[in-house]
Amino acid sequence: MNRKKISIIGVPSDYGQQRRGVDMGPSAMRYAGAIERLEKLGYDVVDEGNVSVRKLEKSKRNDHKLLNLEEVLDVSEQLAKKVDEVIEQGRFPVILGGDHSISIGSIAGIRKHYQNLGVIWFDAHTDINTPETTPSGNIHGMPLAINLGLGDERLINIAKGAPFLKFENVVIIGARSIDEGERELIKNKKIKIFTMHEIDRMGMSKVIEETVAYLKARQVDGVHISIDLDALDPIYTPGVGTPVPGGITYRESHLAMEMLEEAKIITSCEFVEVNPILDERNKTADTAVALMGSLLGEKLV
Ligand code: 6HN
Ligand code: MN
Ligand code: MN
Ligand code: MN
Repeated sequence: MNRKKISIIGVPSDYGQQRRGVDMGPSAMRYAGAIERLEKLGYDVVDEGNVSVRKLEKSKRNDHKLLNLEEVLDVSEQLAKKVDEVIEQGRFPVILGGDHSISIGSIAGIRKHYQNLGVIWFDAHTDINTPETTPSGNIHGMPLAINLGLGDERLINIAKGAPFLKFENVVIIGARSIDEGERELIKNKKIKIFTMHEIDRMGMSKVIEETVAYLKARQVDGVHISIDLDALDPIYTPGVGTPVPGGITYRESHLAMEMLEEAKIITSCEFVEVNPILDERNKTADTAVALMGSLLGEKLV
């Protein structure tokens, strides 16, 4: 794929959780200069606009187990189609959320193009709940499970025929809030995870070195990185719906992006959970765009 061509896809959806405002995330990141930042790096950037999201003023619990299931399904199908088209055209997708449920559609579209896709999940949470384990019914806590083939029948079948992610091709970085059922699944399936404990002990540099070596040893044919801004400490990214103290620092997050760029393994990326209503002067969107710059090749000298 020609890394020189980038397509930005906005997904203004807040259906995966219960706090309004995260649907404004794509606007906030565009306002923070996402397009200009990437153009400055020499990329041919096309802003594909936003996936159309039906507006519901009151979130109706159309399913008691899974909040807004019909709406999430609709957004996911549209997004999967859009991402598939963009990759088909040889363009590198940069997806702007939206809450983390958008990864159901983004990764579904990406999975169609890879036989052995790797995924880096940069998040305070592990988002690997199923309808059986979810404590909240919020679908933004489930996208990783769904792409692994676990969960609601309709949600897991969006990318009909495309292979599910393999448990051994996933690396989770930054976790510090893991539900009981998630912990069991991670242990049983031996999913690679660097929690804050490992980041503190090893340092981010070693964590990324090991992540890259691990995915290369798995012989992945592409790597998607899903960046939930709540992976960072809320000091740096206060504009998120589910903040958890004790997170990744600004510098550590940049180092991670820079090292992944140097490793030349990333084939698609997304930035999620930016909520301008909860933010302080667009700080979280600014941080997202700065990370985007580092991930896509910005250098100090
Ligand atoms: N996110 N584990 C919790 C749940 O409700 O399933 C929180 C999920 C947060 C999801 O931040 O993308
Ligand atoms: Mn295709
Ligand atoms: Mn998440
Ligand atoms: Mn999270």
